[in-house]
Amino acid sequence: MKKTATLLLAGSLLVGASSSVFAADTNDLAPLGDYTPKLINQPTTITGASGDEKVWKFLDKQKRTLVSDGAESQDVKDLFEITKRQADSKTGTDHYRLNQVYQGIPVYGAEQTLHFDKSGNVSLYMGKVVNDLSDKLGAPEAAAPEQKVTEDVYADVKETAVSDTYNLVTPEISASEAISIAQKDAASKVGTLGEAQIAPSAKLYIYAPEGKEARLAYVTEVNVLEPAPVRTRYFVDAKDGSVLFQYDLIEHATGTGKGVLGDTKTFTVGTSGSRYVLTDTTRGNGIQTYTAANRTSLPGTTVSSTSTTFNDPAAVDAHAYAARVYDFYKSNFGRNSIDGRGMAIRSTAHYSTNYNNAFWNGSQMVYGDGDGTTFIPLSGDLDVIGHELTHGVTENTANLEYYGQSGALNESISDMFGNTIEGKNWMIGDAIYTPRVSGDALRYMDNPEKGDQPSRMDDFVNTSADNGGVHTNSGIPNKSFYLLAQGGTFDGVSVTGIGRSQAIQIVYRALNYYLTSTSDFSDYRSAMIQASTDLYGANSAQTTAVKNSLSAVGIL
Ligand SMILES: [Ca+2]
Ligand SMILES: [Ca+2]
Ligand SMILES: [Zn+2]
Repeated sequence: MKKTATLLLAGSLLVGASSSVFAADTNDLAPLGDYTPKLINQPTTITGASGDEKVWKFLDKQKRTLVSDGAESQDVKDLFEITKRQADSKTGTDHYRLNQVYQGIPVYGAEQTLHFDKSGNVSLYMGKVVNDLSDKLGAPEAAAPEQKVTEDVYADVKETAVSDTYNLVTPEISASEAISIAQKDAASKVGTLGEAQIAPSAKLYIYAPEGKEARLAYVTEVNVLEPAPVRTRYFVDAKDGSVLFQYDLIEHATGTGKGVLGDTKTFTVGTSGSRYVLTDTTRGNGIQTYTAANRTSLPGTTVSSTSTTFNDPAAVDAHAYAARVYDFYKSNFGRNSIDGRGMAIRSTAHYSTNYNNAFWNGSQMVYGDGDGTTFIPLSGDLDVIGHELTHGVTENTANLEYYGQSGALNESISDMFGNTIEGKNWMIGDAIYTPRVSGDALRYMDNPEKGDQPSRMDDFVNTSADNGGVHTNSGIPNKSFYLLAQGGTFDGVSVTGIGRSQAIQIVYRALNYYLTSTSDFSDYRSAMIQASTDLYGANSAQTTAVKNSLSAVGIL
């Protein structure tokens, strides 16, 4: 709705340029209220009154244009309340804060300030009101006194009207019920809530968003640090308990810090009280990073800092790289987080002591610090974060069983994504593995044998160890992905590479639509060919490359 400021003229017909104000074309506060701006900056003389009476006298003079066409018949004391009085002895001026009310209930955000100069005249009146509240609340039409009805019928009508109006402002749930509703909603997103940082309270308002019916609502705030920093304002319908609107009050800032490899990076952080926290609420339902402080309870405590500089490299990388992975899935596949529905991404750094691993436990990421010889903190390599979070994506799509060939496929797909997200070389975990040995890695997609993995079906390892060799036989589809993206001739089969970005599009489609929990390598071939056919056509260079890359490693 287009809004133009209502300019009230008092004592002057001359409208100077400085007295015209224009609101923006759209009401950017529309979800909070259907506000009409008010501004009177023409000096207005008020005589024969002092104290609050000056306020009422001024408003009474203006009320025809204040809140609605029907305001004229109402007492201004029923339309506004004075919420604050400040006398500035230094300048001899008086300052009032007012809130529009309806049947004694304040209208959310409909506040004004009114100012008197040292002579007691109005120097400025400014703020917002909501017009035509009765209509917006669906209040019954007041019975018109001139109505031609018998006295008895008229009395009936009037009584009904009065009790309906009364009902409009009578809550049917309590403040504590409203608080519970808000807390339950927040808990459904972040998990069981920890201690409230601000004792919860709920206040009744008339909530009148633009384009919607006005409602009697409790406004309350959920403010917790654990299991994740949350500061959300809720508008809960005081009649039926539904959540009418909510918005996040955590301020965002850009944090800075050094990662595990000593590289300085920036990332999105939040605020909690006077501290900055590794909480990014700009992505899905948030990215939260914790420290286990070398213990094993999860998720641990939220990493915080007194400034936007964070001096915890393992946590910095876990946080910054989780955002990189989120962005990769969002921009390439339109996927909103791990589950496609904004699932909060939680990571815990400093798990246990000298812990040489990183894992996805089904609900969050966990990173050890490494023992300093085999590994340095495992969050220091983007492909590791991409690998682990992709396990979460797989769980929410094909849900490949983590055993045997489906398990090896699960592992391989995590390597494919981790490697593509980083896009640097064909090694996995090179940045965090064996700090004293350069050029080595956990796995090599271009040359799996270098990491003790097979690269062709002829060398498939039958074992019951490692869930049936999930970290071993993943070398075979890994090699086929390398050939598909990079190209090359392997075991006499030539593949024309299509690049990582097209290759990963095909893999994502296979994972998301075609593969099932017990798919084996052969099913992977069928899924990849169909996915490539969908995207590029059955006779495309891409589909030919898919077939050749799989044939080369013996996946038929
Ligand atoms: Ca790497
Ligand atoms: Ca190394
Ligand atoms: Zn894995």
